[in-house]
Amino acid sequence: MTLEAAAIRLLVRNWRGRYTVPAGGLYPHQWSWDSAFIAIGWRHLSARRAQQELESLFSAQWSDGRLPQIVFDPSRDDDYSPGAAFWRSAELPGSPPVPTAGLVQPPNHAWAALLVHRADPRESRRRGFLERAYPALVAWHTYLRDRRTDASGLAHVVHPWESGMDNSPFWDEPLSAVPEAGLDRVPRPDLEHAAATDRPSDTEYRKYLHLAAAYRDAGVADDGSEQFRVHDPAVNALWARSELALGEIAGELGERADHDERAQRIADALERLWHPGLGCYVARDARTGRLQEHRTVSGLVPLILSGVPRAPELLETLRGPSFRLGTSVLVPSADVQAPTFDTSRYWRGPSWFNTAWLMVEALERHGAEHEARSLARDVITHAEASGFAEYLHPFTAAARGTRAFSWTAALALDLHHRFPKA
Ligand code: 2M8
Repeated sequence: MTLEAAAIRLLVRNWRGRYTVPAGGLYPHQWSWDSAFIAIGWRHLSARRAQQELESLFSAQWSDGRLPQIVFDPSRDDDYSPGAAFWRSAELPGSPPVPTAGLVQPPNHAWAALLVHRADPRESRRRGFLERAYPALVAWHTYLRDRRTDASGLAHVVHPWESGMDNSPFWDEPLSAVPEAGLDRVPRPDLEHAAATDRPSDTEYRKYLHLAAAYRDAGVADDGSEQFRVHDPAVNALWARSELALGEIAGELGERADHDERAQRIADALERLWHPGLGCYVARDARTGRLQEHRTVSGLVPLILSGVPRAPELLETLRGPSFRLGTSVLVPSADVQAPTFDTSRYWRGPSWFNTAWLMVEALERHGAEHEARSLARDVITHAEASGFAEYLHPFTAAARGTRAFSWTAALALDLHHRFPKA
């Protein structure tokens, strides 16, 4: 079977009528930033499905504008933890009519909406896709600005899950002061679908559950009582990239808006996260002001912005001994030389397909065409060879996490269309 046929088969299998689950066993609900990546793949097959994928998420938007981390399928509530019964979102102010988590995920949605529109502008106009998407996306960005941004101009995450890179070394220090949820047994349905050595530990899960419960019990109010508040480079870079996309969407709709200026303000604020000694951006604990001194792939993501002033240093770091572009399998999620590096455990070293896709964008944007093409072709090869694994051992390419993972297929399909074999 060709890559294209295999990827299509997987996406069709994981489609649930209005959205695509990240993986049928491990992740049986709709996830926020997954849906945006997945729509970028669907747009090559069915503009309509790609639009529905995003619209399904918009239909779960909260009245304050937040797009939830997870929209739950109530029929699968025993299969993932924490689920709808934990969040009890109907009891929280401003929640939508469907059960969701109260947290959010990185804002890659406006960027995805623009790419989906461009794939088939006629179908998009016929369905009034941008007219409906634009107000939802503006409300989402307004939530980030009004509820999540402090004087630094950067948006903070209130839980490691919100970064999408759940157990990144960035969170080690901010999590060290967080108590563990007092549970006799941590519910871990995830371990039925992935090896324990590939997933976060029970100790991390106890802290995740403590933070999530505290945020829920404070009415998800963003009132400053959060015990975890961190500025993450990838979250803010994606926000700036999406703000630029909103500017283009506004242009399509003939709206006048100041999205480009907003994007520039976020990009300027990102400079607070620059670490000259490490040659990359780092996370910053917004409660203590301390920079988290680790090289992770998140710190390279600002390269997706064309005007980023640190491009030469970031490219050097990407190519240097910490990430070894061209020698490692794709791009490791964390510095392969660091004491925290782990070849299997989730976001502490393994290579992921979404971040490789972002680095293809970054390399293209900064004129490294040859490396962009070569990384894109590697994404396609490894996606297929690994059975569309969730992530890979960064030296051997052995599959890690779950298989038949939707964004792996969607993003490989996208690159297959954009970088056809020479
Ligand atoms: C992973 O996160 C979830 C919690 O959101 C989990 O570990 O259970 C992350 O890789 C995240 O980035 C992703 O969106 C999610 C679903 O694929 O899985």
